[in-house]
Amino acid sequence: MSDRYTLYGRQGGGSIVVQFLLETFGIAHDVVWVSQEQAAQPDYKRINPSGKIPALVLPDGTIVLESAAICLHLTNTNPGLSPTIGSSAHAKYLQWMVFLSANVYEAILRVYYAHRYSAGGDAHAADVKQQALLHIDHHLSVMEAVLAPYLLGETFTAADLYLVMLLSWLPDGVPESMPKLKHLAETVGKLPIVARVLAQNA
Ligand SMILES: N[C@@H](CCC(=O)N[C@@H](CS)C(=O)NCC(=O)O)C(=O)O
Repeated sequence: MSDRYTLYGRQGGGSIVVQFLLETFGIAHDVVWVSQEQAAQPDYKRINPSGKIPALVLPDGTIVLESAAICLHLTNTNPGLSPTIGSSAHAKYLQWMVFLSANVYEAILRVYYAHRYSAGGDAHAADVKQQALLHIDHHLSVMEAVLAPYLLGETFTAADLYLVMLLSWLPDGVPESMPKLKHLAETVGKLPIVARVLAQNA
């Protein structure tokens, strides 16, 4: 059995946060870049039947899908980027990880894949995108209100790394009206591992 992990990802995609974590924890791994065309082929669909990235293969061969689940597994098994399991702080950590993947990531997908959410052609897709941008703005304002300076107050966690990935995808960048989010993106974006991974994904 290999002791290496394999990350299936795409440059600029949801594998970014998994790279942040694998690199931060110093976990031995290989990255396999999968284009959208390759992701639609049977070979990749054996890894993820939905044809999406990221997918993480654990050393024992287990395939883990869903970016939040991958991050939670990695932070449950490596110390440093999450509160003690079972603590109240960990409950808030779980809350933000799910908020980020279920609400914010999902709304960003509606911006970039608007046509998939509309049976009514381009005009309706433009409506879908417009509405998604409003939803993103609302989600960001919820987080702007709690950042101090991180989602869990003084404690920096993988949820902040996940958030920084999502902020890097905003079509018009972080709104000027959200200085705490801007500050988070700037300061966390300068951490050497984060800066290096973001540059690889630019
Ligand atoms: N809920 C999934 C979303 C994954 C996802 O949508 N990934 C995008 C890239 S960021 C993808 O593979 N899109 C290709 C497609 O949908 O065709 C997760 O959090 O991992």
